[in-house]
Amino acid sequence: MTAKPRFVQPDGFKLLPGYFSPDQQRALARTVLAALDAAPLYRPCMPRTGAPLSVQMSNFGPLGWISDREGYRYQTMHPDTGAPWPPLPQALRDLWAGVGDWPDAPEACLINWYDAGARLGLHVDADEDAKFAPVVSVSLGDRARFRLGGADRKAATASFILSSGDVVVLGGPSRRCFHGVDRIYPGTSSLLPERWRPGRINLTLRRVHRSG
Ligand code: MD6
Ligand code: FE
Repeated sequence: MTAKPRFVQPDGFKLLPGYFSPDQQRALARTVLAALDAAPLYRPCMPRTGAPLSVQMSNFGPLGWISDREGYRYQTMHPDTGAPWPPLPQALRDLWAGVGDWPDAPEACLINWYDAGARLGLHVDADEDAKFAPVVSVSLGDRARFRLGGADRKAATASFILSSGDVVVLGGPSRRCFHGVDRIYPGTSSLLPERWRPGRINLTLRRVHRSG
């Protein structure tokens, strides 16, 4: 018999519950949903297989993260409209300044949209040249079960509930740890307007270039 491996919380991982007040969440949600008129959600697919992801995406900022048959990358324009991404909202710049502990400004914010059945498999955010910069996220809308593991895909994992307004920081060694979203809990938030329920938005802020 070998003992079941125990989850050890990686250094640099922070969960900041209720970082955004309900009023701040509403204001941020309004900004995000307005930006989606200009940069509509699209359904990305997996490299090679072309299998669609259940999460729909868009981006804010000079760069946006894309997944398609060609692979994963950052690009300056929306894959469907060809337009530049909407600018990073000030509230997200402030969030980065407040918790990012990084000298350079964020360049990309991935907008993840989860409908009732969406999930996100275990992954490492690894497409940034600034591979030591933290990734900072904020969640809006329905709760989700977030899973965090180690740098090895097979390492033990633990799950955390993320509620609307919660902030997650993957900095330091935790930056290279596998994580994903097992499921959302439909109907657990009334933050978003009716037509966006049930559902959850997660915004991940990243620094892409090393400096300058
Ligand atoms: C999500 N979050 O919460 C997915 N990545 O929907 C992420 O994949 C994530 O929350 C890096 C840092 C923070 C995150
Ligand atoms: Fe991630």
